[in-house]
Amino acid sequence: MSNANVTLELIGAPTDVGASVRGAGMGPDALRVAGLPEALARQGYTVIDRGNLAGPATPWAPPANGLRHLDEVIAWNRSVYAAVDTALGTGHVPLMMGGDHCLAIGSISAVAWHARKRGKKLRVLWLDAHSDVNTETTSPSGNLHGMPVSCLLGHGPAVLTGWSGERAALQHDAIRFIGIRSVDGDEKEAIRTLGLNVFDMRHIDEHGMRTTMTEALQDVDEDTHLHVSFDLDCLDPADAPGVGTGVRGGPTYREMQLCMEMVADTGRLGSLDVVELNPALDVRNQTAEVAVELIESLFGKSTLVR
Ligand code: EXY
Ligand code: MN
Ligand code: MN
Ligand code: MN
Repeated sequence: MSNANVTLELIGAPTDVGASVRGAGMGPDALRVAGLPEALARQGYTVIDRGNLAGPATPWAPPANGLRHLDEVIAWNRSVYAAVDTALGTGHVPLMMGGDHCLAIGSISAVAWHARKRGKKLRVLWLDAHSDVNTETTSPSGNLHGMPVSCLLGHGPAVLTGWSGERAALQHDAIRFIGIRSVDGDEKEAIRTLGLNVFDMRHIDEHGMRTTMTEALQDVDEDTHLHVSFDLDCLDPADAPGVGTGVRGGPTYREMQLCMEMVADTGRLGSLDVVELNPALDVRNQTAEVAVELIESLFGKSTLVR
């Protein structure tokens, strides 16, 4: 299928409701300023920018019962779910621009619903410095951007699970983590107990990004819906300083380019989250520009062709 027959639908979700560092709410506009819609249109895609969703302001209240801003997180995720559901229902490829990573609950729940309806296998690549598999009882912060994986696996707070129509939007073997290097003690336990597939930085150091991605993409076939949940703090902060929870020692720009190119080569990418971009901490919009370049590769731009 030529790119012109593929419609990419940009959905802005301007909120930092799941974080404790302010600024991720400016992410969607920073990506637009860095030229994301135009870049994808240059690759021949039909691009629709739906603008920004509306939602509640972030109250900056302390956690209650282990969860910060739960009502507001629910409201934002409902809007994201509806927008992603509409895009997929129209046959479009949703590109959710966060916002912080709690928004993956709504986004991936909608993706899981559609994948199941179409009889597709779902594979999620979670590109992140963090494993985001805390719950209200294990989280050191109460921040919901550290818990979306638990919610999607059916282990988070009840009001944030089951949105895909099944208790768990994702089975434990549907998700692959890439670039992980900051995992809380209880998260390590959860990773072991749940049997999650984690390609941490040590794995990438020892085996390289090429082998890592070959492993992570194993069994992706024509019946697979591939979703990428791209937390920009996955990148090394030297390349991507504009994030609220940066951790030294991440994949370099080149390593991440290879990661994206190998995803593109599968031809199975069906939906994307780009989250945790924090323009308040960025340097002349550099992180947004890096994100745009990586997203271009994810959608098939290569050095030699086009
Ligand atoms: N593990 C820490 C917590 O749960 O508070 C930090 C989480 C940061 C999450 C960022 C979005 O990936
Ligand atoms: Mn639907
Ligand atoms: Mn994350
Ligand atoms: Mn992260």
